[in-house]
Amino acid sequence: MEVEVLEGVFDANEIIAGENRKLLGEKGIFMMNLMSGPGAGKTSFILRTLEGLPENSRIAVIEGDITGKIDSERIARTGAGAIQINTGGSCHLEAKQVNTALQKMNLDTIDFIIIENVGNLVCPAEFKLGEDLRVMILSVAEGDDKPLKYPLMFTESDVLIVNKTDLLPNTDFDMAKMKSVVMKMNPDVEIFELSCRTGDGIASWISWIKRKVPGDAVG
Ligand SMILES: Nc1nc2c(ncn2[C@@H]2O[C@H](COP(=O)(O)OP(=O)(O)O)[C@@H](O)[C@H]2O)c(=O)[nH]1
Ligand SMILES: [Mg+2]
Repeated sequence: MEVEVLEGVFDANEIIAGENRKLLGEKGIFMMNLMSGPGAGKTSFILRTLEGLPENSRIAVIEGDITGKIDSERIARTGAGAIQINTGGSCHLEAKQVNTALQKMNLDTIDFIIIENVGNLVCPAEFKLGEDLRVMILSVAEGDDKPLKYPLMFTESDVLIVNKTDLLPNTDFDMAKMKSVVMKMNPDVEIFELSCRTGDGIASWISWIKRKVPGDAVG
């Protein structure tokens, strides 16, 4: 019985994710879902991405948090449009919440939507939002064993950002080992090593995402 109820939740989410995908397809909008554990650097990475893309890019950010609007305020200070979703305790965003946010946005003025999911290495991977691209961040401060402990997010993501490489000398993080584990789980994953603190490695991410977003939406 319990299993049926759970499947119902996932099925309902999939249906609304499909509606989101259709709506975004009609509007020609590319949507990226950014996931990680708390503090891995999602907001810092979004700020670096906004900074790296041409100024006239039509980008909006959806900020998912359990409570508060600290991150949407950080984004709004850059001049980019930011909309906050508070999940009120839930550890992930659901397609329905994103749908509500999309209804509030003027989609005719947007080409690229970045979603900052709630900081959690487990639940966000289970809920599709209607995104075109799933990006996860692992910071070297979290340890190189995370792919083995939290495999779903690593297998479900199209891109793995390894952040905080400036801290590598202070950690025992084994980059080669971590990457070989991830490549076995998800051979198609794109991996970028970078530091949102120093800006090291950001340029190759920027040129990759520019090629990925269709048309000339982000220069
Ligand atoms: N040393 C270092 N700190 C970073 C880096 N990126 C983010 N941080 C710091 O990590 C903390 C969490 O970053 P934040 O972007 O808020 O992470 P989020 O919770 O995933 O959105 C902040 O204090 C950031 O300044 C990095 O590349 N290197
Ligand atoms: Mg954040």
